[in-house]
Amino acid sequence: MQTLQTRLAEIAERVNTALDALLPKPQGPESELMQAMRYSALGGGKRLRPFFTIEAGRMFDADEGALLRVACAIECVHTYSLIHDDLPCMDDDELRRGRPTLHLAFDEATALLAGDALLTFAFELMSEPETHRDPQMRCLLTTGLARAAGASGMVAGQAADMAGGEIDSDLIAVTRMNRLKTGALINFSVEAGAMIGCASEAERTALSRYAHDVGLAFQMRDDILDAEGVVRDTGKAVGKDKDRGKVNFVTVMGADATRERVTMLAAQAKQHLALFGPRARILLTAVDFVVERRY
Ligand code: GRG
Repeated sequence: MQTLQTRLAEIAERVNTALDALLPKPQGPESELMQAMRYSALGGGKRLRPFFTIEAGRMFDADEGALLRVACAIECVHTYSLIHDDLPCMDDDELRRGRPTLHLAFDEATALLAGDALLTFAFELMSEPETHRDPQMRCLLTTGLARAAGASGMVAGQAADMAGGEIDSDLIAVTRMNRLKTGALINFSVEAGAMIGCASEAERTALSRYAHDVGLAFQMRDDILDAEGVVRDTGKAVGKDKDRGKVNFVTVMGADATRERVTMLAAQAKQHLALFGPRARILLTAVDFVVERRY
């Protein structure tokens, strides 16, 4: 676990430094917008999606510069989703990553625009020549990110989540919602590393299955933390889903059954990595982190 914590910290540090250099600097009449983008994008977070991109790519000796820029683009999309998710018209949350949510630290309109700008910036970053020498690769990565983030991915999952009690509250519906809301971007994070590393079809399939299981286990752990976690650890409000009558894995099947599924998914995720042997050591230990995390 110690090695994993060191790797996570190393990647978080690199992502923070890169984003600080890449994000627009506050200046001119719109400087508040840039400050707001920076408040959220540089305000902590585990940087788990960048970790997946970079560590998946490292298994194939992929170019570190390309991995870092793509990881930053994915993190910008993730940050935008958190900003918008926290808005009064969605979850109306007050705390994120241990600090006031963006619309409280600034104002609602600025938060909305900062989210929009981070989402757009992600695609600018992804498509710039500095990201990868091969334009076709840049195009494939850009399309992949758009699909994971948009109406057939994360936004669709959010729409299903917002529909709340109106959607079926059975396990299949909850699984589908989470596969879209959280899983799609985690899947793409792993896939992007494999793409940049020119992994074979069989390797990409194995990694995609790994990402699927890790993504679901991640969300189940999130639901357990929402039910049983403490604000001091999570840095965000807990007990929200139950209070708001929202469906999640714990409300549908209970905490113990959710824990059992997490254990099963974790074992399954590890099996998918067998193909890679010792090269997959870090991705293997990441499974334990995801399912044991307290934040
Ligand atoms: C398109 C508006 C919009 C929203 C997308 C992802 C999402 C839907 C909303 C986020 C809400 C949420 C709390 C989902 C549960 C799982 C999740 C994505 C948790 C946050 O991710 P972490 O734990 O966060 O990786 P950090 O702060 O570490 O980056």
